[in-house]
Amino acid sequence: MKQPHTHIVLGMGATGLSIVRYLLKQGITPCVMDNRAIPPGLEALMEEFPTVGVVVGKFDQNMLLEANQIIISPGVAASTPEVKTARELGVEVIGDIELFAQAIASTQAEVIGITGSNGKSTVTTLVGDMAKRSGINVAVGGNLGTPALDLLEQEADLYVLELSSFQLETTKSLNCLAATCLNISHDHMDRYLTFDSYRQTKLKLFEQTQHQVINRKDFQAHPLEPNNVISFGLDKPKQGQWGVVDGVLCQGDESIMRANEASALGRHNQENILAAMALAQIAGVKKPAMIEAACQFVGLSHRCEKIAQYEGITFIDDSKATNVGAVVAAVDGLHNDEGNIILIAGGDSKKADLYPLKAPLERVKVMIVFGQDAEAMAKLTEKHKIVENMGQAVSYAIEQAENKDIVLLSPACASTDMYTNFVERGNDFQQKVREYYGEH
Ligand code: UMA
Ligand code: ADP
Repeated sequence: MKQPHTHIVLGMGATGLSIVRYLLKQGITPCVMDNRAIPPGLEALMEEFPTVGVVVGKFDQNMLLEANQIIISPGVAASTPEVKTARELGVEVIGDIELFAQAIASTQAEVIGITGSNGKSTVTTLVGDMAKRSGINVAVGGNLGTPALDLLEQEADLYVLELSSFQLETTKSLNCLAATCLNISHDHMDRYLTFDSYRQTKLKLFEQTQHQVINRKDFQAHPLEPNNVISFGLDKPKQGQWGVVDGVLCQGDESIMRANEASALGRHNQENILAAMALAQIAGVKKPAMIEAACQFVGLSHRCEKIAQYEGITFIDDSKATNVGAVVAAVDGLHNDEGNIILIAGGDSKKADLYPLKAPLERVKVMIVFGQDAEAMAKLTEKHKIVENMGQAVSYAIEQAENKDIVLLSPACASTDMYTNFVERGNDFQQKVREYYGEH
């Protein structure tokens, strides 16, 4: 009789492939399931791992019940009925980060974990840059770039991991040296029943760390059980904490660097730099390496990225602003007395509460919206214009703009109603701007 598979991997995306690669190295041949009939990763999986069992179009309940362990991709909710049934009947359900945690538990390697609704990729990249400049053998990835299990091939001394709430749902024994939850605002409400369950999932990271790095102003993002806390914020810091005094980034009384020496745009990026410094210091990074990294870092693509300036109008691509909190930060962080912001927004709001956008929208000259939730967005302000697509949005924005104004793409929504991802949406914005001015 055919032996059942002891390990079943759910999802054939980047994570699924990394799990299979890892299990095969441990001498375990898993079965991989995907409940899409033709998952995009199927071909890559069969090419790279011809010996691995494959089930598509469903999660086979009987096979799941016969397994010892189910390892799920972040896109697969633990509440998926077949997964829930298996768990209730005693099958262990974990994710790739838990597998990673178990893999490094017996090594000397340290982990820095970064979660939050916004700024994860930026802070993860910054901490990685700081550690590299300090000569540490560091590997950077997780929800950003390389999946965590693939990072193990680098045999690093320090792993800097961006962690999503989806990944944290199935993680319980990641023993981080330092970790942060940068901030919490409404996101992924299509996956969580309540805002509090989303929040609690993020805060689980604080239970798995030796040092907790917290955002002074965001109480929602504070640990339920504080332990070894270091804080960051844009106000004056107490001794040992990270903050800003008269435009200078400081640790306690010690000046570190002028805030305007940082290349990344927006005040929220000053918070990101301070959070990164706090984390990096715990990992042994010295201040000169932190300062160098912070000054050199221009920001990641499609995150408050200045892409062009024509006729005195500045164009900023913040396509990665896929939730309300990111747009609040962009408008607050970029707003100045010299000109106005013309905002382009819309897409799939992921059932978020859009209300917190109302106040920042007061400071916007006009909000131009398109996509699935354009009408819900338009209800937030009378100063709106509904259009059909990016081309129309860019043309209307430029017609409304005057010298010193900013045209900001910061959608507050996911892009997947009209684009493959936020990168494609941002590139479309950039292209439409160039086309308007006759450049290609
Ligand atoms: N699938 C199912 N059933 C489901 C859901 C998904 O079978 O109910 C299958 C899909 O058909 C697909 C596969 O699962 O074949 C995709 O798995 P996945 O959605 O977990 O995606 P991966 O390619 O493994 O990418 C994931 C993260 N994606 C998500 O969390 C949705 C990537 O983050 C991450 O970079 C990657 O693992 C490596 O760690 C992306 C993301 O959007 C960038 N993350 C969210 C965010 O940042 O807001 C959380
Ligand atoms: P994440 O990985 O959490 O999605 P990113 O660094 O990719 O974070 O940035 C995503 C969006 O959030 C961008 O629009 C960016 O401008 C915005 N953002 C970055 N840092 C912060 C912050 N500290 N607070 C609020 N928004 C932020």
